[in-house]
Amino acid sequence: MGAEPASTQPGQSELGQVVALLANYCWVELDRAGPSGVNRLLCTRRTRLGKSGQTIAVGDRVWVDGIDWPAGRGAVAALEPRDGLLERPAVANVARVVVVVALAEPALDPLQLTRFLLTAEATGRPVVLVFSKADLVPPEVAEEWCGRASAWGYEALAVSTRTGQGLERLQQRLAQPGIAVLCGPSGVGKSSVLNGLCPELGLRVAAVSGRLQRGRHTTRHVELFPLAPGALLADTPGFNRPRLPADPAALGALFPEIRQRLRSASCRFSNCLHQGDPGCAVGGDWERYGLYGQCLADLVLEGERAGRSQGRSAEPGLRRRGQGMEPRLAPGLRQSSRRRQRQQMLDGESGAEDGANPSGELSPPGPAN
Ligand SMILES: Nc1nc2c(ncn2[C@@H]2O[C@H](COP(=O)(O)OP(=O)(O)O)[C@@H](O)[C@H]2O)c(=O)[nH]1
Ligand SMILES: [Mg+2]
Ligand SMILES: [Zn+2]
Repeated sequence: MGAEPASTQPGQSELGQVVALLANYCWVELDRAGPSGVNRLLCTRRTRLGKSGQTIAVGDRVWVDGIDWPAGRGAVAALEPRDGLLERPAVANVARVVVVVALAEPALDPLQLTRFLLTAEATGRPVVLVFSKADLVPPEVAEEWCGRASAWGYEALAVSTRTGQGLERLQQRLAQPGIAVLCGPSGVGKSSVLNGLCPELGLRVAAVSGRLQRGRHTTRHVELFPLAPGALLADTPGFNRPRLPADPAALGALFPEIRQRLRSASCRFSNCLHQGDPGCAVGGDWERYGLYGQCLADLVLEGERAGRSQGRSAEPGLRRRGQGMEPRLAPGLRQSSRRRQRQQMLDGESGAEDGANPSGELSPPGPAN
């Protein structure tokens, strides 16, 4: 995003964005159309590019050369620097994350919603919250949820793909340059929203299938669909399972309510876990305080379980106190900043968290299907 094209590319290269990966090919959407308006090329893809050994991901900005315009073919020659990489599935240069939960069918569960919001927050990107299936509840219920979300720090939208309610506003919210990814529980209507927002989607899927003489499932990982000029939207199946950060001290920064309170005040202890300790500037007068405590406890429990399975104590710096956790000492070692947390998630360097997490619910999903 925003990276200026390198100036020394060979004459025939074109800059574009990888919108889908297939076994040995990828689709690249070009920044400027070629002869007779061709703006999308099927390109050969080397698994690794050049001496950097980088792997191409959907969302990458790439240089294409060896272009055969009439055939609509080319070859990816070089990769522009990335602005972050989302894992599982890999999507580069994500600009914003759209969390979708249904107002009904399945019933809205604030804890589950919070876990998805945390997953989205951990990318470090702006988060858009969408309440789907608004047609299934009275308008007051949708309004109430939007009001609650607003108090949490999210400007939420209620939509229905049945009635079309809110889709135009969502379209406007997302019609900004860059890639938006959808995440949320299955069955809430993400694919329906994607279809509703990206009219080209059906056509595009058909074109890919026809061209390669295979089914739509050849697009195994993720595909970006044009939503507005420069704006792309993707459903990311593998990203649709919530995960908590590995480090309890990193959890607070993923709650807008805590971030907001810490902008104007500081806790007495820098490793404060905001569990009602004296000198805590966050306090408990916010709706999701209980959910925060629950996530914190879950996270510490997971850490302990992981530690036990490895024959060591996972969180030596913490002890349980009632429903909450508190630092056992003031070790001053829990300095994992939000920035580092974000970077870990974006870089996929969250090794400890991945390898050590025995919980089915929170363990990273396998390859997208
Ligand atoms: N009532 C209602 N049902 C919807 C709406 N959007 C999707 N659905 C239904 O919810 C189910 C799951 O939708 P889908 O888009 O596959 O959800 P995904 O798993 O999140 O991608 C399908 O049966 C849809 O027809 C909506 O706005 N209102
Ligand atoms: Mg779906
Ligand atoms: Zn505090």
